[in-house]
Amino acid sequence: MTFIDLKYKPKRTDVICQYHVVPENGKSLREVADAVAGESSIGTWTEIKTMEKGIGQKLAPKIFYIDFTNSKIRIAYPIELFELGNLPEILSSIGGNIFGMKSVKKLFWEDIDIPKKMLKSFKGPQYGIKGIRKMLKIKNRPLVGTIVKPKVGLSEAKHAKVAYDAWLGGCDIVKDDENLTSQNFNEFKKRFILTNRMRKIAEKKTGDKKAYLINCTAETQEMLRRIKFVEERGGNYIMLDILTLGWACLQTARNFTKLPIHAHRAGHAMLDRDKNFGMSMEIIAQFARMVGVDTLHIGTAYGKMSGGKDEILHIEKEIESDSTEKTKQYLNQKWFGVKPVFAVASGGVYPSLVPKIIEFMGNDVVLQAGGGIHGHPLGTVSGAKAMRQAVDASLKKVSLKEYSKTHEELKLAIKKWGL
Ligand code: RUB
Ligand code: CA
Repeated sequence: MTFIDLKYKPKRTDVICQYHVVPENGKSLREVADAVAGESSIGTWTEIKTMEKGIGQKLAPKIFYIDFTNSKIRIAYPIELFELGNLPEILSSIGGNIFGMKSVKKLFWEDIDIPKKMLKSFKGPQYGIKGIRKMLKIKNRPLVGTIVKPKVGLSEAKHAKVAYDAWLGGCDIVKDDENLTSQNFNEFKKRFILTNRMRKIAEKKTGDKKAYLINCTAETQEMLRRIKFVEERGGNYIMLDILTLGWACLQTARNFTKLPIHAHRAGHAMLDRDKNFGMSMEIIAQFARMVGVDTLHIGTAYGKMSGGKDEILHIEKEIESDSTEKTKQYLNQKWFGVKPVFAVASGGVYPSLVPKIIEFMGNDVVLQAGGGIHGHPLGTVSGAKAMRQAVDASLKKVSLKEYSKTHEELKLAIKKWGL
C-alpha cells in the first residue's frame, strides 16, 4: 500500500505537514516517505490482517508533494485521524515515532498547516497584542521588559527591589527568569507578595501601568495552586516555561486562568536547533498561539541566542508558502480570528540593538533585556532608562549617537556595550 498520490488536492480540513526527510542508505525517498506517512497515522512496518478496507479509505494520509531535489515531502492527514483539542495526541501522531525510525537518516518537521476546525478546538490567546496593550495602556510603542537577574539567587526582598527599580526606570514588564520557581532562597508566595506590592507602588509613583510576570512553572496541580494564589492576591500576569511543562500542562493553565500567559520557550533549541532531527520554531510558535499564550519568546537575531534573521522573520511576519499557496499562520497574521501573540525579543538585548530590532520586527514587540539593563554602569534604574531612551530615539528616527548627547543613561550604555 502506498500513500503517495501526487494528484491529490488537499481538503480544507486536512492537516498538512512538511518534512525534510533524508532516507538511510539503500532506501528511496518514496519508500521512506511512505514509511513516515504510515507510522505517523494508520500504518506500521508490515502489512497487517486487521487493516479493514474502510480504514484505508477514510483515514489514509496522502503524500501529495515530493521535492526530490531538496528531499522535502508534504503529507495531508485527514482530520478524522486526530482527537481535536488534544495537542499531546496530535503530536504523538505527526511529531512522534517517526523521528526514531531507522529508515530515516534525517527528519526535520518544517511546517504545519492547521485546519480551522482543529484550530478552533483550542482556546487561542485570551488577550493577544491588543489586549496586552489595553491592559498596559500603551498604544503604539514597543514594550520594554526585563528579567530579574541574577537568574536565581536573590532573596525575595532583593528580587522585589530589583523589579521596583526596573519599573521606576521605565520598564513596563518585569519577569522572573525561567529557572526561578520556588527555591529555598526565594520562595514563590513570598516573592509574589513582595514584588506585587512593589509593582503597585511603582504604578503610583510613575502613573503608568506595570506587569509582573511571575513564573508559575511546576507540577500541574502545584502550578494551578500557584496561579490561583496569584489571581486571588491581585497579580496581573503569569509566566510559564511552556516546553519544559509540556503542551498538556499549558492547555490546563489556559483553561484555568483569566490572567495573560507569558510563554518562555526554554528548551526549544533541543527541538529546533539541529536541522537533522527535530521540529521548527515556527511550528512551536503556531502551537503556542493555538493553545493560547499572549506573549512568546522568539529570539532577536542580533542577541546571544541561536536562531537567525530568517527564522525570526518566518515566525513573525506573514509569508507565502511556496507551494500549498496558503499563507502560513504564525504569530501575528490573520488566522481564522485567533488573536495575534506579542513577540518577545530577548537574549543578549541591550540599548544599541533596539533600533535594529524595531526596524525588522516593527512596534508590536516586547524588547526584553536582562543583562542589558542590570549591567548598566549606574545600575537597574539607569539601565531601564537607557532602554526607554533607545526606544524613544528609534521612534523619533534619531540616531542613538545623536540622542545620547542629551541622554546620559544611553550614553553610558553605549560606552559600555558599544553602538
Ligand atoms: C535573557 C533571558 C531569556 C533568554 C531566552 O537574558 O533571560 O531567558 O532571552 O532566550 P539577557 P530566547 O537579556 O540577560 O540575555 O528569548 O531566545 O528564548
Ligand atoms: Ca532567562
